[in-house]
Amino acid sequence: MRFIGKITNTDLNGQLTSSGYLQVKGKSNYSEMNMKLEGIGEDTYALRDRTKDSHGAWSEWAYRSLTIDTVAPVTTDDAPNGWVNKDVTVNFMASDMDSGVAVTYYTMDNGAPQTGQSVTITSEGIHSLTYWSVDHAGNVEEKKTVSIQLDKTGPTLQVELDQTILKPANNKPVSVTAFVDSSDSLSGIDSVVLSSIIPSELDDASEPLVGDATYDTLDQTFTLLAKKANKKADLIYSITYTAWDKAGNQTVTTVTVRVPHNQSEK
Ligand SMILES: [Ca+2]
Ligand SMILES: [Ca+2]
Repeated sequence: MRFIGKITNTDLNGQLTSSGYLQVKGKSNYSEMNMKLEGIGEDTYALRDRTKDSHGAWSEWAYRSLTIDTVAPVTTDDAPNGWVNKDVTVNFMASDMDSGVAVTYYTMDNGAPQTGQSVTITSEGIHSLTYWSVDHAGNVEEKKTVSIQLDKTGPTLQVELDQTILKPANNKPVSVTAFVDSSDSLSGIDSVVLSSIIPSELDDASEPLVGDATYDTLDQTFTLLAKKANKKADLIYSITYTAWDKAGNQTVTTVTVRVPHNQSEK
């Protein structure tokens, strides 16, 4: 024989013992009893039961605990906002008030669900990470999706100069123009700047070797002194540009201008 009962708040009125417990009495020949409890709050309940033997003597009370849980778990993530330039490990923090978290699932780019407390993303691009948890009562959390934007590659950066050999070496400043081309297919270009112009020997007192250069801006015109090196060598100007993408990757390109020591060279 099987007893299936639905108990509501209304049913509970007047049915509690002096200690505040709901008492459901069964017949002596019940071999099992199934009860469905509705309308009671999220909590842990103690059930007790006892049986009468063939001589009419009661057994000791047997206590069981019953947790009522209808609320799904809540899971959060620590995914970074915006573009990042390194592999990313996203951690899931799941909690559940009542029955506790049974499992956390996630999918990467709508792939097959996997379980785990964290996931590491190593491939470049914009990824869609969806996650949710399930508690021990079977309540399923609504899915959340975050975007992971990973760019580990620096921009392309080409620099060409309108002249790379200065002749004659007449100790005059020569205006040089740089043509700078940069692109980035993932996060995009953040900035391109003239980083430095370094001559192969120090300035002497007479006239600066480099003029009209504004560093850390996209300065594309400057002057270089067409001067012979003090030693028996070419004077080399090393001109460096740096491009940054929005993920913080940088690419450095250096081009040179030469003042030949041997001014008769071709
Ligand atoms: Ca729950
Ligand atoms: Ca990039």
